Amino acid sequence: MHNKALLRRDFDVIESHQVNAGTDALIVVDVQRDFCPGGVLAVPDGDDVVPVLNEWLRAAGLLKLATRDWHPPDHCSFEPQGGPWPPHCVRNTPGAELHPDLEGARIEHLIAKGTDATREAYSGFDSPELLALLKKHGIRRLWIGGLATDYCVKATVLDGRENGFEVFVIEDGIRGIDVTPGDVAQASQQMQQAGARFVRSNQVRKA
Ligand code: VGL
Ligand code: ZN
Repeated sequence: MHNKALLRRDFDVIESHQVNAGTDALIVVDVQRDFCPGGVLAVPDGDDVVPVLNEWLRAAGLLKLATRDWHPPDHCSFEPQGGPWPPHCVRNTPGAELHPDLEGARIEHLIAKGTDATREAYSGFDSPELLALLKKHGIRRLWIGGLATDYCVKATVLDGRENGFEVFVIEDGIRGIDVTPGDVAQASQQMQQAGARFVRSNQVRKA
């Protein structure tokens, strides 16, 4: 009668998680000016992730990594080159900077991606440096947040699973573009089908 499933359905019992010091890494994906309101490729409410991810950046016991989209001025994903996006996150320009309110000083390694003009790179794992760092530090579990849910977050989460990591998606720390309505919902489904678990920050005990 009072089994777990029944309790969960009736009273919405919240599953809680805990950060494991030493084996867990935080990956903040592309929280850059151009992806936030006022930027050239603004994700709706993209800056809402900043206070959420700052809290994660202040937690102890996590390896803290971030990726940034870091394109050459003639990147193949840009409209003038026949790509789908307006020019954005051009390396060494203000639009490519991390959001000014993100506590970037707490980030231990900042990984550039999309640096090759001829290749799109949505996933942080497109930069071999990411996997190398995770291996070097003995990381087994990833906590991932940032922008955008339906592009770089999704790609990084799926690659994390492919590379054998346990992956938690910080649900309140992501926002999506939804070019076609439903893209974000579909991305969330894909990530979960790949075995990623969606958690809200307040369900996670951090050190
Ligand atoms: C991204 C579109 C183009 C992302 C990067 O960070 O999600 N989206 N480049
Ligand atoms: Zn890009």
